Amino acid sequence: MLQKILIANRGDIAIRVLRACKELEIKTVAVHSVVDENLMHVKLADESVCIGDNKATSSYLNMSAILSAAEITGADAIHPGVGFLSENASFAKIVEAHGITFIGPSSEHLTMMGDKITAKHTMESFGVPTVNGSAKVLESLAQALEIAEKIGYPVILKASSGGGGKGMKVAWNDEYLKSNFNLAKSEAKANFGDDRVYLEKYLTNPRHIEFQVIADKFGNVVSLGERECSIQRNNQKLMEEAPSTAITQEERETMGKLVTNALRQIGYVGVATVEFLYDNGKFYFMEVNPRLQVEHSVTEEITGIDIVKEQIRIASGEKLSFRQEDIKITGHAIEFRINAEDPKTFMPCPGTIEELYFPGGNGVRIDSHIHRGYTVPPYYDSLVAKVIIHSSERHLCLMKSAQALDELVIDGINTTADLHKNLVKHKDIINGQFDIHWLEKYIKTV
Ligand code: MV4
Repeated sequence: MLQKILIANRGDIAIRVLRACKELEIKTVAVHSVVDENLMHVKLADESVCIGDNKATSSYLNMSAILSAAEITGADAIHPGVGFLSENASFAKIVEAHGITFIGPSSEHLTMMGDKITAKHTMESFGVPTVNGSAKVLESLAQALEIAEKIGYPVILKASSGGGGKGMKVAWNDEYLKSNFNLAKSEAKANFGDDRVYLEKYLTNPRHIEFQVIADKFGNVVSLGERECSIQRNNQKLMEEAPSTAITQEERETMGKLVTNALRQIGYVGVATVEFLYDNGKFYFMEVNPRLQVEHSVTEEITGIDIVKEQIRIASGEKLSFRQEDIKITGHAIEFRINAEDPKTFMPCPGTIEELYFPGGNGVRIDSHIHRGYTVPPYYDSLVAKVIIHSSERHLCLMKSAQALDELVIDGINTTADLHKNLVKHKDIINGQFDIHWLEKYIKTV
């Protein structure tokens, strides 16, 4: 088993990783920026190192500072958490070159999944359903127009090095495609240092459904079922639930088999989320997120599996402690992301928390680093707490959620909590009738 893990992250996820380490009796090293020196996980860790100034590029994205901290403290592994360096193949490679375990997939798999065209081809070759499209990099506008004509408008232009919704352009007809083609390429170049773009049929009103997969070094690959993540705005998920009301047990099993088979074939090791759009009863592969995700907690609630602990055990070279047939989904879970943002404009809203009360009771889980007197800094993402509710079935879960959100008090800053209070009482949410555009439309009506 690993002896000492450096946690290269901050906020709620740093605490989440720290808790898993403590349970596994692994020593912890916290690294932090100047402003973060009093974060809860820094105080709870066995050791801590200040790695740089407040800007993320100086600290949580500062590879050499993080590596130095690992060397100085004698950490034998680095857990990148979510975001920051968690999908960075170069970082994973450098960490491994220093004889330190990167808690994530190999740098080769990070590279493969980071290239969206390669990822799509790979999944397709193992029978995972994909969206009709250009199948390769577009060489010219003329070629793009020809392919769009063949598959039919609307189409979407995507950056091969993009992902997470960044740098995508929808073209409703050839005029849009003509005016967006070069723009898409130059934006891809500016954002990802790679101007390769490809094209797909645009699905107008899909749901976002993703599968949580976990794989050990012995070829054991298990699906932990899906998460429904359609309630989002600007590619930022706001509320996630599991299971999805949109799919059947048969679809869950079929898709679980397809994604685990594909990841087994490529020798993937670690946790992964395989993201799909679901439209008219069909799944279309979008991307593989080769890391832990913020919303992993809803899957933990309905499966009873500690995904972070398993992730660390796998990185230590241990076998998965369960098989596919051991996975049983119990009840329903919903996660509410409490962001320090204006609930109407969604502008970040840093500031000091003057009063804080967290809800409790059976099935109420709070993953958060905040406390009374804590000042939300303006430098990082605005997530301040995740409220995760678990109950025996979806309706009870929504009722419990309403009560938990009513009990929640965060004074001094604006948060998304009020929006959530309205969402859990909305008939479309209650009926499970929504797609990826629902929230943006709803916000315009309030
Ligand atoms: C799409 C799409 C429609 N058609 N691809 C954005 C996130 C990235 N993982 C995939 N994305 C999309 N790809 C085709 N062919 C619509 C989106 C999309 C989206 C997907 C999931 C959740 C929110 C979204 C918001 C805007 C666009």
